[in-house]
Amino acid sequence: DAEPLERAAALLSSGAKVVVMTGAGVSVSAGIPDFRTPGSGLYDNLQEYNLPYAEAIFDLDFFQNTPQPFYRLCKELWPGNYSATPTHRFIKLLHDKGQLVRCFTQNIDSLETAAGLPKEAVVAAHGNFDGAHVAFGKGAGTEVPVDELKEAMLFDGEEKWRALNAKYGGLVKPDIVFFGEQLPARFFECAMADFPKADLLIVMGTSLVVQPFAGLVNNAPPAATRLLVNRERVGEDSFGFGGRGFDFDAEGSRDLFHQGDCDGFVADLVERLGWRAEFERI
Ligand code: CNA
Repeated sequence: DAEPLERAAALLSSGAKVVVMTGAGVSVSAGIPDFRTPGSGLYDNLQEYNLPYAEAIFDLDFFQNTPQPFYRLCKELWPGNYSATPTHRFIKLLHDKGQLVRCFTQNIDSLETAAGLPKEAVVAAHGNFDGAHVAFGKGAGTEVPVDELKEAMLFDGEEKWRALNAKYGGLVKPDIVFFGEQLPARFFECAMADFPKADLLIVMGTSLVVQPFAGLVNNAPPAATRLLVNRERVGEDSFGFGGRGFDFDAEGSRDLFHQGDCDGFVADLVERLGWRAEFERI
């Protein structure tokens, strides 16, 4: 179906302002597995991490008693190990064109900034590795220089994170949002300020099941076109912000779905827009 590509290209070439929402799917081609893709996703490979159930890796109670699996994920995902994908570079291009209002990401890999997006252009809804603090115990809440955590994480074995625990009076956790934790205030502030400015919402590489992020799709103003680029059709019951998600099938719907890989879609879009030379310089 060429329609999503054509309609997105028409909007972008006429200067549309864009809000982008992303999930783990946009980082899969960088080599970081997502959660829910059958076979390669983390949820199908729990044994490797020794997890009783998938969500345990982002569960505070589980982490308190068994920090090793999350620490192992930290070591794996620590910024610097992976490079930005064509999709991240496309978002940077939208920024360079002055058309990106904001990129809201669920990802904790910071590949948006690796692609050159300034931090202000990104809302890391579930946090990232830019900061760290003590999660429990007598030191709870104490900020910890992130380089100290990084050193402990990159070290094989438990010695260094245990030493950090002793030094700060509790387990140290990067500022990543676990299940049941509040999202950063900036998420809610930007959700209110940015979506009203959008002519086009592009949602890529997410199963749209984690709330409140999933509900954000409803925050696009009624006149905005909403485009989902994903391997599977999702978001038709993403309740929140006063709405109920996408409605791809309604007559004259403003919602578009392109089924497939986001890197392939953005490459076609860049080509269609005649933006290839600029894209390749990013
Ligand atoms: P998810 O639930 O694993 O969903 C990923 C979605 O992307 C699925 O619908 C896939 O079909 C789709 N998909 C996979 N590859 C592609 C591709 N190349 N092109 C287009 N679509 C693709 O992940 P969500 O992000 O929806 O779940 C939210 C969690 C996952 C967030 O809290 C993240 O922090 C967490 N997570 C983050 C990372 C990361 O930072 N890279 C990695 C794994 C999980």
